[in-house]
Amino acid sequence: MALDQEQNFQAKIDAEDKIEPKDWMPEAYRKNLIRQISQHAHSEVIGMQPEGNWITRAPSLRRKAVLLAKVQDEGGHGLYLYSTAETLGITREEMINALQDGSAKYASIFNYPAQTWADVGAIGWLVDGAAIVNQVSLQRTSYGPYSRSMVRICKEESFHQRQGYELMLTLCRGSEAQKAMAQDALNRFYWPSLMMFGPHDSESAHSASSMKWKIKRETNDYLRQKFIDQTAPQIEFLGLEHPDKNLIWNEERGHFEGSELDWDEFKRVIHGDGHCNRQRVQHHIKAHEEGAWVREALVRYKQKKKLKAA
Ligand code: BYC
Repeated sequence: MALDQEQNFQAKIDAEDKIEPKDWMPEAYRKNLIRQISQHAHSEVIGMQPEGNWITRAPSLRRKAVLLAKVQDEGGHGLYLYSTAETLGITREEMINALQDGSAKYASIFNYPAQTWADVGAIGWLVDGAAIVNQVSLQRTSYGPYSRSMVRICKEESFHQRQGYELMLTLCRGSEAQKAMAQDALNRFYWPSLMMFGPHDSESAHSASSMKWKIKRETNDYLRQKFIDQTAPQIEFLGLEHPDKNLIWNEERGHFEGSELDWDEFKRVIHGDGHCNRQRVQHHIKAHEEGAWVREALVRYKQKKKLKAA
């Protein structure tokens, strides 16, 4: 019976049908999805912190309104994704606990500080840019609710990426000091953006099962290469120097090739030892505790409504 169920499940996936919450699924598929979707949700929410830090210091009303909208969008993405993960039988509370006790990860990039206003541009352009490359492929993921949430998220991420690039372009067409600030932001954010795609395929623990089940539609290295290829001409258009001095165009492969990433740094950051890991989680705990009264009020409101209806 179980074998039949697994075969039917795989046949459904192979036929590009979506798996829906009430459908039978192998336990390992459910667990892997919860892991990836909840980490994705945590990334969106923790990702509000580096840019949120600049809302009060945005240089104009227009920039402030754009940044506010962007940061709010990230919070919204977190909410869709937590709801998506809840359809797999985990509670919001369990996911938040896992984030706060360090057993769940979030994207390594958010453990780097946003030090200057140009970092806001670099995050929009490179971090949201890398996220879109990944998330466009996730629109075709096999789990229906995840796939549908990705469609909406990608539309919003596209605006985020454009506002970041436009901010960088403005700085690059400004004074020498502004252009230098843009170059510095690019130099610091380029490498961690490439790490967003995860370890090399040969080192990726989850890729084989995730590809078989079409949770992931492309591998980490394939998506990273796509991002490297799309970013090089964008850097040139800005008139900035490429941070990778070894970057060359390989005519035969039709791709750019560059330096190896610092995988020791990647491992340190994903295991809690980056510049801002402790600060990010502590800030989340503080905000969560300060919001406890809202959650309590909602529970009481729901209880009161139930009593009235009875
Ligand atoms: N950072 O077997 P692998 C945004 C972990 S935010 C941290 O290749 P997988 C935005 C990985 O979890 C959008 N950890 O894993 C928001 C695993 O550890 P566990 C962020 C990483 O899942 C605000 C281990 O390393 N996007 O757009 O097959 C402002 C082995 O890796 C990372 C998503 O979250 C990393 N970079 O592939 C601006 C996309 N890489 O779980 C923008 C959804 C790897 O065994 N996620 N690890 O403890 C994915 O697509 C996949 O999970 C990954 C990794 C490609 C990230």
